[in-house]
Amino acid sequence: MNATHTPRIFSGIQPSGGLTLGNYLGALKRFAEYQDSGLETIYCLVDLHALTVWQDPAALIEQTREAAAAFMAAGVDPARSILFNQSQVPAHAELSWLLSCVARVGWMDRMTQFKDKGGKDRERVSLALYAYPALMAADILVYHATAVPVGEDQKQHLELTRDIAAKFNHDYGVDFFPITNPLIEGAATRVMSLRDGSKKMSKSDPSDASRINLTDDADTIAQKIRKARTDADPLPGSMEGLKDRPEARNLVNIYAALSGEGTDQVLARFEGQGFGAFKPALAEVAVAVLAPITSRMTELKSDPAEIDRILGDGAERAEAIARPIVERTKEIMGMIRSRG
Ligand code: AQP
Repeated sequence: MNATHTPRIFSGIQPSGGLTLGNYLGALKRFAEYQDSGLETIYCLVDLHALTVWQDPAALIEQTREAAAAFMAAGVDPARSILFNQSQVPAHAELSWLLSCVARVGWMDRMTQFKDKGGKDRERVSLALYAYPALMAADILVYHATAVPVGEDQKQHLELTRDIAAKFNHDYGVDFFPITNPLIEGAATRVMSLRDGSKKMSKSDPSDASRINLTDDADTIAQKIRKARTDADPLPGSMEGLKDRPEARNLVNIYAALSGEGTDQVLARFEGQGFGAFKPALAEVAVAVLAPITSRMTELKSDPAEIDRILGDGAERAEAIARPIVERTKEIMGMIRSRG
């Protein structure tokens, strides 16, 4: 079915706080790599998604600029990719409404992210937190994106996007929306919390010690890795030996993803050694990769007007692709368009 659609990559990150090592390895690093794939790449700071939980307005502006700086510092080049913030392209919200008329409540009820984030307080969370996956489907489909690089946690939302596209095409008898492929690849598609190997590293975790922030300095990174929860056993020679050791497995995965080595290669070097030796080596690799990114972010953040200009320029380029797609969607659905 995708044969008729030009290959195009879209992905986004919420500016709902400072970005983490999980966002870097699961998303940003790969966003930069896809720029060399020859495909058109569109990257978005999904500020409308961030609003699904309370955001202080002044802080949200700073977080959005900081996230834009993180994208660029990680290698996203606004000349080669389209980089913008979602709220500057109204077609996202418009298509979201149209697609929420296609999506079924039963599909939304199955979304584990809503269950996790809504928790016991589900009656009191925003309506938008529940509708979030319809907006995410719109983010992707408004560009007819054929592939979306994401971390493992977003797999279910991508499946929902495919279901919405297929139902729209079926209901209206068209081959209009592509059936988007998730790109979940690499050694770190799910970076786990440093405090709990069963929870994903997240920017909204109340414990700062659970994550490495892209703004952390070398000492903070080393300290967080030193204090990361582990066990007392030495490292085995293969990943099979880490099957029931989630915290240890997480640190080895992080090492491999940062160094670009395979996990077996890493374990071959550290086999038989304890975390007293492994953690300082991991901290060294982490600082070597992250320090240049952090320092480039600081430079970029010192010129907020330039960041805003880049986002505005990206939004205009994004709008030029999205507007005809949303207009055509409305036409297919039977909306009159008679304005001059
Ligand atoms: N721990 C992670 N490991 C690998 N990939 C991750 N991603 C997030 N955390 C990890 C990937 O980063 C992209 C952007 O995610 P997001 O910020 O839009 O939302 P999220 O997945 O909900 O990320 P957080 O950090 O957990 O945000 P909060 O705490 O605000 O909800 C996605 O591709 C995601 O897979």
